[in-house]
Order: sequence, then structure tokens, then C-alpha cells
Amino acid sequence: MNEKFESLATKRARERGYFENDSTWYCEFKTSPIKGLEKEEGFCRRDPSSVIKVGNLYYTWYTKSCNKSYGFHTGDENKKVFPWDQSDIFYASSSDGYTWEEQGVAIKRGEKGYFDERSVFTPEILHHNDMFYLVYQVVDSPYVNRVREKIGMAYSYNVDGPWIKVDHPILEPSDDGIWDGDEDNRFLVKEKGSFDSQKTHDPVLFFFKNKYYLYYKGERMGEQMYMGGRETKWGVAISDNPLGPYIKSPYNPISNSGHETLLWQYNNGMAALLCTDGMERNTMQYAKDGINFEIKGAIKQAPEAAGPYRGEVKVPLDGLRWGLTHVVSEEWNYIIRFDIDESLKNTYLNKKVYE
Ligand code: AAL
Repeated sequence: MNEKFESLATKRARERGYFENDSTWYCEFKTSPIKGLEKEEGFCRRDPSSVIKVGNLYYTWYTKSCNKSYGFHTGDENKKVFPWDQSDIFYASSSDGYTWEEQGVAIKRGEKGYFDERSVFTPEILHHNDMFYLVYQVVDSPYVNRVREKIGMAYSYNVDGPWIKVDHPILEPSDDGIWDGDEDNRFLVKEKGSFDSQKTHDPVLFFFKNKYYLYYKGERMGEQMYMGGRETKWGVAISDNPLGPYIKSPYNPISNSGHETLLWQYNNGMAALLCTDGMERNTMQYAKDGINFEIKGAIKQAPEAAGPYRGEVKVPLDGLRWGLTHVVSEEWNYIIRFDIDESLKNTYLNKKVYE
């Protein structure tokens, strides 16, 4: 190799270890049905949280709603607009990760007039210092196209509740875009504002570097499509206290791609799998400081809206060995399991390509 004439691509490959073939940051996934949260006519179950183990049982929290959805502008503002509209947060437990038992509601929509009156959905769980924290999306009524979507929180001393709600949103969209006109159309803007000027979504909470890191997805007023993906990016807001106040990092957005958040702690840093949207979709990334992420690998397909099992992480892929994901291509959304497909990995490692 003549380093004097090393191309940029070769340099990048050398620096990032593209040809080390150690599959540290590469895997493929398989999915399988589970019992207890499978398809049920008349109900949607979706956006499962991470899975945690408490005692001998695994637990997950998820969005549950009933009835069909009709979209916006039906003339009746009480009609359900999305599968995650008019939802509550339910939870389920399992002894083996395959057969789940729905335990009932964890967080109900708020009373009339509250910031969470219309829907509570897309939860994530943090179990830290014998306390449980749920973070989730909230909307108030009516659910219109230009709605500002916020993040709520509840905490409990027990995995089964009762849950105590924080009485205000812990995160809100940045207040810096300007709509064009009064039509309920979220693509008409005078100014788009920050990456999270309309919606803060998909919260996920960690205890990290002695603080609380609340990662989230932002959606912008006047959102556009770029390179075949939606204009969604991630931000982080940090607090000394689990209940907030959460201060958005001045480095936001901390990703330029990705849809639902999927992050896990590894080697005193933060690992991430970006899915669905943006130029860096389907990449594994890592940030020692939880903010400045670099690409470590590219995969074929990520499980959608995945909630990984939060077990011990010795190597990067331990953060997403298995967990729950959802099927939303059918009217009655439901939850399934994902696993890293270890059989494929062995095939790659043992294969002699030019035999
Ligand atoms: C998902 C998530 C959030 C959105 C909706 C339900 O893909 O990004 O949870 O609000 O869709």
C-alpha cells in the first residue's frame, strides 16, 4: 500500500476498520410472533418501550387504542385521527419474552382541559435507583394537523404503579417557526424554525454521566422530504434531576437522520441505531459524550420503533440482542419480537467468499 496515494475512501475504511470483519457493529435481525400482544380486531397496540427485567419477569409498556382512525379534516374533531390518537399506555409482563400477559393500564389520558387530555402514547421506561420513570408523548384536544406535540412523564416506586404524573410537559417543541396563514396545513410556513419546531416525539431516558439524558425525535414545521426520507432528526435535553427541568443541548440536532429513537449505553458512551429516514438511515453510531455521534457501521434494515431489552452490555450488539417491535402496515397494529439473527452472523463469519 502506498500511503502517499491513499484515496479518501481507503483512508476512511482504514480509519473506521471497514475490513476488520469482526461484526462489532453489524448484524441482521429476524422477527417472530409473540403471544398475548398479537393482532386483535378492534385494537391497536404499538410503539413498545424497552424491555426491563424486574425480579423474574420482563416488562414492557406500549400504546393501546381501540377503533379505526379517520385522518384529519373529517368535520368531527372527536373522530380518531391516527392509530396513536385517543390512546392510553398499557403494560405487559412475561417470564420468557415470548408469552406476554397484558396487566392493564399504566397511564391514562388526562382529564378534560389538561395538556394530555387527548392521547398519551409511545412510552419509554427508565428503572434507576429503585424508581421507575415513564416518558411518553402527549397531545391535547383537538388533534389537528398543526398540533404541537409534547413529552410527559410519570414516576412510580413500583413496577406495577401507581404512577404519579408530573403535572406539566417535561419537553416542548422549540417556539420559533411561523405558520403561513390559518389553514390547518403543516407544510405551509413562513419560517420553518428549529428541527423540533412542531413536534417532540419518541422520548427515551437514560441516567448517563451522572445526569438524566432525554433523547427525542424532532419534527419541524413545514417538514420536507430529503434523499428519500422525512426531515426527522434527534435532539437531547439534559437535567440534573429525573423530573427535570430538561434543558435542550445547544448541539441539537445531534443526528441528521433517524426516525424512532433507538439508543443504548455502551462502554461509558451512547450507541444508536438510526432507522427509516435520512441519509444516515440504517447506520449504527456511537458517541463517547452522548452528543457527538460518529458512524460505526451500516446495516440492511432496523426493526421499526424497537424497544430493546436493557440487559448487560459487554459488546456493542448486546444493546439490541432482542426486544419488541411492531407491525403497523395492517389496520390493527400489533407487537412482535425481534432478535439478532445469530445464524446469519455465523454464516458470514464462516463463509469463504472465493472458494
Ligand atoms: C411513530 C413515532 C411517534 C409518532 C407516531 C407514534 O413512528 O415516531 O409515535 O408520533 O409514529
